[in-house]
Amino acid sequence: MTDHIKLDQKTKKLYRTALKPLADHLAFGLPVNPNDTARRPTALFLGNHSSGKSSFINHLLGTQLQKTGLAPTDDGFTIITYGEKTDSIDGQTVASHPELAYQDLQCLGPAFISRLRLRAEPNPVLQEFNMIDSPGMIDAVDRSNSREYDFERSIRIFAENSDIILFFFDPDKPGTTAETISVLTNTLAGLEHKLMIVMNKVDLFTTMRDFARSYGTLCWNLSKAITTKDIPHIFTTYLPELATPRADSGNKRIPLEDFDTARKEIVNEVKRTPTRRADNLVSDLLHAARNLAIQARVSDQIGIAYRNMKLRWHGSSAIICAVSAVAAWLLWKREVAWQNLAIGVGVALAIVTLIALFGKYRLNQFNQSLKRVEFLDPFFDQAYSNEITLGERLDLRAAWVGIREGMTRSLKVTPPTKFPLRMTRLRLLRRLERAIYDEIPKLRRQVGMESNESSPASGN
Ligand SMILES: Nc1nc2c(ncn2[C@@H]2O[C@H](COP(=O)(O)OP(=O)(O)OP(=O)(O)O)[C@@H](O)[C@H]2O)c(=O)[nH]1
Ligand SMILES: [Mg+2]
Repeated sequence: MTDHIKLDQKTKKLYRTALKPLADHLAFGLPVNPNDTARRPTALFLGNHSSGKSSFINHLLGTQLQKTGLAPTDDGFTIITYGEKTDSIDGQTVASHPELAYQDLQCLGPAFISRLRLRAEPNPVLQEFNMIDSPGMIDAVDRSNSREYDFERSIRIFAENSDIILFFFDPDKPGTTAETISVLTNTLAGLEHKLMIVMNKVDLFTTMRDFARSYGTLCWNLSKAITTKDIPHIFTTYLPELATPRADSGNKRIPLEDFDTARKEIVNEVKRTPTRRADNLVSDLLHAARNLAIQARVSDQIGIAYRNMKLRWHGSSAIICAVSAVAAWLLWKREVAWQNLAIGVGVALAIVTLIALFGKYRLNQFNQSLKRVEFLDPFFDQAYSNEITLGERLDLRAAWVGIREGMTRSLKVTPPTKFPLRMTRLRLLRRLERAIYDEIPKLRRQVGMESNESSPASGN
């Protein structure tokens, strides 16, 4: 069994044993279904049409597997994976095969499925990870004519399940197509940590001035499209086998030596996809576990407040009932007229009914308020009062801001009336915290050790 499948199984086991039982009780949406098939580490190639995506895949594989050309060449997605022999599988089979783990693509509809295929090759580079080639991005005018499926949604699904995303530009179109801007701004939001920007075909520049102008335009366009604080590093490179002939053969071109180094860096990063996969699996698990722990602790405070309110109303009713019963008994003993006794009991019952109705109204009000995020904030402050008092925990607060909206939805599905017993909740929380402080760090150390062992200094 390969390392990535073992790690996938270990993380899924933790999802199943430490996170899922509590998540089910709290209607917390886990990002991973622990029963899904393990997906292979994946490198996704995106970018403008003719920017050299397919050529770069061929360069990595050392063979002309993917078709290339100056006109838009790929109009669909190709998953390139390892196989004992060369094979090609159509989209329908890919999306329905239980062992391929691509069932979630079915939601994109038949127009997309007809443009999907999987190619298997007995190439050693593919033994460790898959590559996905995509259709080039084009301008809005062309887009309305040619795409019959939700292109950006398909990119999002592939991107979420990939471990590295290479985004290609070329000197011709440094970031200006409408689809590119939209994909970078909206579709890939939150996945910037996987993104590698590549400016390809630098051999086409005849002067440094041209290069600087094009690079500047790309930076300008990226700064508008990517809203994170830092723009990702831009790798500038070219493919030697496709480059224009050398300057000494009469062509004008800029010196290319530095760009060879950048190409080796890109190749090394792509070959690190399995390590990135391992890091992503453990980071996502830890992220989900921490958020779930916050939700559980805040829910616990809500549960306590709800129980206290209930106790208050039930308690007052019980006390009034008890006092009335004792008073009635004493009056009975003193042989008070039964009419007076009945009036006394009636008044007591009316008071108890009023209290019960008022209590019910307040509990309903409480449940209604749980739909507002501001109402939940004090419960977070209570749940983390120690941590907040000892120092301003900005990380906790940021995590809370990220999950509280989702928690209002969870509380609609599982209001406090449906919470399990506090003892059960705390037992599941302790199990989760054991995973956060003990088992996940162990897994992280294991991944770190494996990545140190497997980080080759090899280039290409
Ligand atoms: N000069 C030069 N040409 C390149 C380079 N990389 C790719 N090409 C050429 O650019 C053209 C387009 O390359 P492809 O690999 O088909 O580009 P693509 O991004 O896959 O294009 P689509 O599939 O249409 O989106 C082909 O004619 C390649 O030979 C490079 O580094 N330098
Ligand atoms: Mg292509």
